[in-house]
Amino acid sequence: MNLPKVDSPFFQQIFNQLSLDHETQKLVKQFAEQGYIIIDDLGIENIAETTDKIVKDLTPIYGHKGKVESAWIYHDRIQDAWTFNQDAKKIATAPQIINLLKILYQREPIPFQTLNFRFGTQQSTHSDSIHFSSVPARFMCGVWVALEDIDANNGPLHYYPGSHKLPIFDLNDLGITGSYQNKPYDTYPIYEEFLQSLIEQNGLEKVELYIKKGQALIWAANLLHGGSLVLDKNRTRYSQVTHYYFSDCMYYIPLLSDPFLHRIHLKEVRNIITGEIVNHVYNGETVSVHPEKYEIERLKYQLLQFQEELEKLRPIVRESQDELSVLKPQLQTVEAELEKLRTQLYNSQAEF
Ligand SMILES: O=C(O)CCC(=O)C(=O)O
Ligand SMILES: [Fe+2]
Repeated sequence: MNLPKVDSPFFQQIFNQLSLDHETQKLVKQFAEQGYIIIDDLGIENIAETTDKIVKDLTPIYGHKGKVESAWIYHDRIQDAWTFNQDAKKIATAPQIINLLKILYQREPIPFQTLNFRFGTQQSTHSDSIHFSSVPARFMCGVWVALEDIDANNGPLHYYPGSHKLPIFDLNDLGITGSYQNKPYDTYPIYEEFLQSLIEQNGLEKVELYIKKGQALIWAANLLHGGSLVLDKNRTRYSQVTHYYFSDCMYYIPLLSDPFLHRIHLKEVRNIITGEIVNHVYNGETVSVHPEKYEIERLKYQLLQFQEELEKLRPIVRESQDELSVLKPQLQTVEAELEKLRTQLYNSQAEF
């Protein structure tokens, strides 16, 4: 079946054949049933040294905006710090995580993006499947590593155990067309509100992640999660998230896609382990894709939108021009009057 093994209806038989040790069996079962597991040991020696060093090295960078190497800095969030920070890369490629992901998904894990935060994100509850999806679906997961101790006050991550078993909701399930629009986030609040109702309707229980520096959470692609409120505004919440895909899939961004309008925003995926761009594969066959093609499509679409805007503005401009042509002769009369008065003033001054 084109499903991660942990999500397979034949899950029990598949994992019974793998002769895993008892501890791993427990983790696999929990991941299958709950959609997450907490890891105490990433398999990195002197983990505290590594986490402290990341915090120390990234601290001067936070607060800026712009590009460093291939990384993007947006004030409190650094995307792809792994491209210039070896310790961030070490976390993203931690052996214990990679081994576990291999077991859970029975495919090669591909870490493809890191996000480093210094404060709680307060991000609303979502499924990562709306941001990063794959065909077949669900071959994606997130790993959240605490770079300092986390508690209720510094904006912990929250999640809804078992919610990964819900269907994957795409924009078109909510009557929204995914597109290359300028601001895909214009429609995002509809998605967020829908998830809130869904959580209430299903009586899902929210759990906050209180973990210590160096511990990690692995969550499945469709597990609902977000950032809780930062109760103590003086506290930092240093953390690193790595998002992973798995080999032999097509990778795309649903918020920018609508397959039924011939729009699929395929994603260029760079494997943090190898530094190489990953092949897109459909049912075992490599598909050659050119992500720049999709960028061009996006720009074309934007251009169309600007043209539409321009068309809307044109009558307004015309109206203003008409008004201007009425005002112009009036202005000329006023100016002529003014000139007359000025001459009179000059003459009377001379007379005086
Ligand atoms: O760290 C957080 O508060 C949220 C992060 C998140 O949702 C993600 O990276 O997928
Ligand atoms: Fe997320």
